[in-house]
Amino acid sequence: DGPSVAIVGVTGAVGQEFLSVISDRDFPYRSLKLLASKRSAEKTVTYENRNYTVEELTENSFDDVDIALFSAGGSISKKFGPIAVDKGVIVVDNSSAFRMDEAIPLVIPEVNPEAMEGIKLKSGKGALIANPNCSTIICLMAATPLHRRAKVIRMVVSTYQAASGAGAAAMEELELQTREVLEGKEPTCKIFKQQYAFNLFSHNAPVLSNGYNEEEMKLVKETRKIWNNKDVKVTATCIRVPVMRAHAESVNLQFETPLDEDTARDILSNAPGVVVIDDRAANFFPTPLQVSNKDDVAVGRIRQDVSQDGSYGLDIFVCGDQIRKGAALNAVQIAEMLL
Ligand code: 11C
Repeated sequence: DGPSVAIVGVTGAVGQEFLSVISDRDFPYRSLKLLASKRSAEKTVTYENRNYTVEELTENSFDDVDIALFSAGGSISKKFGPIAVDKGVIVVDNSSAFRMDEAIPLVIPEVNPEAMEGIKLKSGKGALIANPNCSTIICLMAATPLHRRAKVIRMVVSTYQAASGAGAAAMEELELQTREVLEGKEPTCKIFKQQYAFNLFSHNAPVLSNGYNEEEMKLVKETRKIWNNKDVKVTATCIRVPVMRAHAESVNLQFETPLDEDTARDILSNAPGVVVIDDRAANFFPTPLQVSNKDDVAVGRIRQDVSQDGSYGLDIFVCGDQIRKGAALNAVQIAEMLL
């Protein structure tokens, strides 16, 4: 007898992906409640041969719910997350609202499952579990197996982030702009205030007083929390590129103990949720398209960093589906760990 599951923000890009992942993985739910804002309520959704009516999210939405998967933005999570927890629900939250709260675990199941120890389904005691930011998940899926072997002391990340990270409307705008530019028209710039098609720009997250944007600082802070290591040095530059739904990241690692590239390739080949695509002869390496709609994160360009002495540094290139492992899949995997 599986849990009763609620999806908050079911009409968004991640909300829709929750449904796909639950179905693909045969997640054993007893019942399903689809929740969204008033604007989307009353829509009918056919899912696994049943018709559901999308319900408006209210304070009473969580009666008889065991697990709630939230992806409706930080303010909805802040308001309704604690309400659900008070009703004994385990909330897996995809927003940034609770990630840095010390009392709330920030979990990638392949990386730090121990962080959610003690959280039990149907115990009568609700809990919040935060899903990390997509860039952090994709980066740490590849960096963690190497970190476990040789201990990362410094990590430099450069991202190439897809439209999906900014939601379904940004994906639509990329498609529309591409058509418009090809037709010689002025591109519609509603989501981003500049041309996105045939261009790239610094990530749209707000820029902070230290010159980093919020997306970059998420990589810094979330890595420290997930690795439970306040000393690891992380710096990042996050860029939005005109790709639909998978992020790419160049990651430079500096280790405490030597790690040669063949051993690293071996470790990554055996890491759960990771595939190695590293064919130098054919110049064939991971791309966002290869990983789109896939669960695994792809890693390639595995090479010794020539700027560091000995085998203390590696460069790798990682691609992962932002909506799937970067969001919905990771959250559903967390829910599976509760079963
Ligand atoms: C992006 N990662 O790709 C972002 C968006 O903290 O969940 C998601 C922001 C977050 O643009």
